[in-house]
Amino acid sequence: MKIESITFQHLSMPLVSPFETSFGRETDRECILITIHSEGLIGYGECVASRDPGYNYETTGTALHILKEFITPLIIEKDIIDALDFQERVSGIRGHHLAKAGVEMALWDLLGKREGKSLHELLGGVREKVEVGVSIGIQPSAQNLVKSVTDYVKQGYARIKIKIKPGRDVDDASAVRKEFPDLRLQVDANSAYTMQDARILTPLDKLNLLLIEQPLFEDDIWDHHKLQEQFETPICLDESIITPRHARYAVEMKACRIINIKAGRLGGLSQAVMVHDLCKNVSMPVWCGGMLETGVGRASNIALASLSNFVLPGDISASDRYYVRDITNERFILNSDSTIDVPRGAGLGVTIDEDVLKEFTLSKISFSSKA
Ligand code: OSB
Ligand code: MG
Repeated sequence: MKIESITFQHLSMPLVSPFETSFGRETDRECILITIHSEGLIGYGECVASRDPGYNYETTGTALHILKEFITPLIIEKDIIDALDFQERVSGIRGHHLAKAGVEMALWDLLGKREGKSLHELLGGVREKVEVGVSIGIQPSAQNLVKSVTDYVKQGYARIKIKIKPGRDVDDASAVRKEFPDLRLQVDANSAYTMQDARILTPLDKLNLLLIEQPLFEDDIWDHHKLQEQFETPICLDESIITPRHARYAVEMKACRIINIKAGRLGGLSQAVMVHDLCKNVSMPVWCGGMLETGVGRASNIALASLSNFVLPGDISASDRYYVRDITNERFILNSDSTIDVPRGAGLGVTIDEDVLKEFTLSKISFSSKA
């Protein structure tokens, strides 16, 4: 596919409610929409970097820098065969996975549109709908949290994840468990604990949680192994798994029993599928994480989660959990069995609402071939 032009739009999308984690609080979600024109087709991709370097080191600012100065010159006017060809071309750029993954997503959208196939078909998905849950940020109090969980359970979400941080962990999780003895419940610490203070988390082991996500530092696969030995509850890694190699390290070191797959964190859907396949080969369950995506990234996550080894519900909630107005014309809705339908259209299967897009655009820059 000849890359004729590429556009980066820095967006700021107002969230329905603030999202607070151990690393910060977001009231508006920043991201970068990537639009590629090729052979009469338009492909969209979402770079899921945030405004602040709290989840990982990338930000919308660093991603724009890498996209404009380093990735664009490697692909503009070039004929890109597929995702692996793209990965090969950008292999000289160290890290910056969120930036790379956004472009790869747009290429998949184009590939699907050219071949008349949905992303779900291109990736080898096996499900028409995927099981989903909701990720709830830290609330002002444990009572507020229980109320929020109650609301989402009423809406039909059958799996709940709550964010934890030191001082807001065991009591919060216990309060939810007391109110909902049979709920599929899990917690996410986003690297907020050290090996020393992780002993505070011991009572979580009695709460029948599905998993404890990323308690320790992102570069601390070995200490996660030591911690996993002290817990019956499976530890799940998110931030630590940035390449298929890291997934292999985690498996070999027994650092976790479950992996959260995010195409953004891994540098692209192609890498996400590799981690999926690697885990499947060793019978390690995976699930699809989320980054508060717009409809564009959401469509990509749902297609990815339709692969066979995504056996736990994803952090892929309905559009109305995040945004009153989204940039896609399509909105994702929750079915009564806590699932969301996999998009059927070619590529990502979504179209853009240009008015909404314009309203939420902070800046826009395009590069096109000189010819
Ligand atoms: O750790 O899974 C995470 C959102 C932003 C950054 C990191 C994380 C999250 C979420 C939100 O948990 C999941 C969603 O998109 O609903
Ligand atoms: Mg996480």
